[in-house]
Amino acid sequence: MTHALIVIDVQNDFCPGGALAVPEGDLIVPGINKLMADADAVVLTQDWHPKGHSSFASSHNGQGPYEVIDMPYGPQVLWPDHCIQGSGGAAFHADLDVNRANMIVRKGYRAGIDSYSAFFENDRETPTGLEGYLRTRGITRLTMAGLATDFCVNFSAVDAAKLGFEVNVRMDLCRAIDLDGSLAAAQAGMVKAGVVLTV
Ligand code: VGL
Ligand code: ZN
Repeated sequence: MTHALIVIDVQNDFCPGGALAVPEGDLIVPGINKLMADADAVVLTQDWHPKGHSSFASSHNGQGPYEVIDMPYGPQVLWPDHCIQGSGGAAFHADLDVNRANMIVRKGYRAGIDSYSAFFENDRETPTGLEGYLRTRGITRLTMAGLATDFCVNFSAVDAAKLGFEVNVRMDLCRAIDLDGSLAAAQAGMVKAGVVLTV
């Protein structure tokens, strides 16, 4: 059985001091680096938005961050501007061992659609290509860690389980945004999808 570590969005904007800082987001970096040694493949994901992205509150008149709007593909939380392509905020945390990465998947690069999951954009059907990469490498088992537990980790883990991968989320190496109970909902949804949560 071939095993990949999927490191979700360990980027400066999701760490303390960043534009969409996740509390303690930086604390998970050393533990994630250690996990890389046990993996046959290491994949990093990188949230990668153009300026004026439709998931930014600043792109919608009269709307503020963390409000929810209806997009053609469904409800969308509006975020502070973050992870702008090529910016320091979009860069990986300086201590993340990026040299170990075999593959970097960028997502959220289309102006009109967000992408929480490493597998599908928020229309839930446009693929990122990660599934093909993993399958052609014969990978069946995934360990996931990163930011944020309740958004990009959650969507990635549930999609992976639905696609038939065996998925373990290292909750101890994830941190959450936690909007209106989103962390509890994410945990329940991951368990329901068959994801194993390691606390
Ligand atoms: C994320 C909100 C917006 C994440 C990305 O990485 O969980 N959350 N963009
Ligand atoms: Zn984003």
